[in-house]
Amino acid sequence: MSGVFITFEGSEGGGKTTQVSLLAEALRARGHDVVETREPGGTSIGQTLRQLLLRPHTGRPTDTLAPSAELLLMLADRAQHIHEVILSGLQAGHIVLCDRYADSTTAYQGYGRGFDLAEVAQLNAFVCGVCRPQLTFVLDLPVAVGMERAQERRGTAAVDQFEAASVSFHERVREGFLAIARAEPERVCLIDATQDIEAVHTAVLAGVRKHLPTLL
Ligand code: Z5A
Repeated sequence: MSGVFITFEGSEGGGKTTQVSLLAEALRARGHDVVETREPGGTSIGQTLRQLLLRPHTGRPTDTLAPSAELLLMLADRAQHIHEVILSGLQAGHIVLCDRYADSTTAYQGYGRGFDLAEVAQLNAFVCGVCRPQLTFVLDLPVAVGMERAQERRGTAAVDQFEAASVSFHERVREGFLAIARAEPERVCLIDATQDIEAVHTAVLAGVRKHLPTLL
């Protein structure tokens, strides 16, 4: 595969969507073909799965996904996404920028929901196959700051299953992303997402220059 796969990860409100689009712009300005995508919901079938995964939180058991159903739907979304979008983009030599990927499953379903990390790793390996990111940015920020940003952006829209989760759940997720960054420094670039948007973008460009110097 001649393309390059870069993922953006981290707790909610970290600015992943904003940074994916700024990096895409910078790479296109240098003549690269860039695919911008996200999980869950990077395909038409994935959009349907996303609606199930991020349905409004009512607290009623019959409206709430079982943790194992949530895990399997995230993986199903990824399988479809790889099949339809990621693999073909990489085979065509494009740069694929993805807003959340397998590390989110490790952090949210593994560290957050408490599934066995080795089992989550096995499931991710089964689904991802050769589609592993060469570079991952983890945008890190305190849980309270991320929740405030996400709340501001949501406005009056309904809260989903993740936004309704406890602060301790979100703390475990954050710790999960930090553990991933510590374990794989050759792939993962940790960025302080409390900085302003321009400063985070500058750090992202520096990370690309360091890890993938031929791109910029
Ligand atoms: N999930 C999972 O559990 N397992 C998985 O395997 C996968 C996902 C793949 C998807 O939610 C949920 O699925 C997610 C994890 C779970 N749930 N949570 N929590 P989503 O796609 O709807 O939302 P998100 O991925 O969490 O992203 P987000 O909340 O949309 O945030 P973001 O993309 O990181 O940030 P943003 O949209 O670029 O910015 C948010 C706001 O902050 C916006 O108003 C910006 O203008 C502002 N912003 C951005 N950067 C800054 C800076 N630097 N300073 C100040 N303000 C900023």
